[in-house]
Amino acid sequence: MPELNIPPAPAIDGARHLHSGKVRDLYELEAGPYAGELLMVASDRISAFDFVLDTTIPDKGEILTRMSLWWFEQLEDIVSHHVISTDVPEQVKGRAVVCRRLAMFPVECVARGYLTGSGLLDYQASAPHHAVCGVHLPAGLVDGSRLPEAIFTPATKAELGDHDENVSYQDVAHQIGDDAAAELRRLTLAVYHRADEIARGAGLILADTKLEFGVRRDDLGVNATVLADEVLTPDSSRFWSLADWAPGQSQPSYDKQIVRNWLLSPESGWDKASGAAPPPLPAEIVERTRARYVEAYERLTGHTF
Ligand code: Q0Z
Repeated sequence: MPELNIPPAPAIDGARHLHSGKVRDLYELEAGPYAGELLMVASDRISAFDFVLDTTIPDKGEILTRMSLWWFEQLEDIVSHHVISTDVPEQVKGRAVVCRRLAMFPVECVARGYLTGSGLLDYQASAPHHAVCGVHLPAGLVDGSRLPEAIFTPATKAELGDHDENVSYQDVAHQIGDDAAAELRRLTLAVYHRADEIARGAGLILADTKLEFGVRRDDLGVNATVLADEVLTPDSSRFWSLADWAPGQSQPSYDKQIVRNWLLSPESGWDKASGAAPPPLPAEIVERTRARYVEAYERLTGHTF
């Protein structure tokens, strides 16, 4: 089992550290206009093969934060989002957002338009029925196949370092109720369809994406489902190059393939099977990986980073 070696979250004046993921840190604001709300900070950390690497990718946190903010805007007519402000402490400027504290649904909401990863594994393991999260699929699909239509494949959140467990729609409905489950499925698929259409226009395929939703009770006491976390970044989604897509093989990851290829190459001297932590990345690999994040941001948004 790979060890997660996450550095301690930096202290931020006026904020209390709550918890850290592989690449992000969550704080509660203690003072100012947004006291009691959350500060979500994207670091420059990168993970590969379930390890958080010792080497950081300069600007990754800012690129992904900007990308997520851009997507929230593209989705505003479908679902509201949790971001209240981008006016954040100097120390984390550009790579943090102030977000409304929501009651989060205990479900990772995944939409898949293509078959790969855990979806492919479940599909193969469930032969001859060929189902993923209880959704029946045609026989004969391979790694990278486009699905007849996008599917909702929820998962339950695992502890840090573990993998989420795929569950059926029925499981979700039992856990949070029929109406909430239906709402999450509807919103997840609507977000996927909008984002895939936009990505396709930029020469990218959105193979799958993982979303998190929460509930906000407004001033009138009305509940609304709100899109939270970070959305449609390479850390939460699989983007593939449309030009290079070919089913029947694993598709190169748009952002991390350079890192993975180097780690698996003899030059790295790393033996994945040994269980040892991966070595630091050479400057050239760092620079080429940073360029991929910049390229993804620029292709999707049409903005210069
Ligand atoms: C998001 C996470 C991170 C580690 C809690 N708006 C919200 N309201 C309540 N809770 C959350 C949010 Cl975004 C919430 N996470 C995921 C984020 C580091 C884990 F930055 N956990």
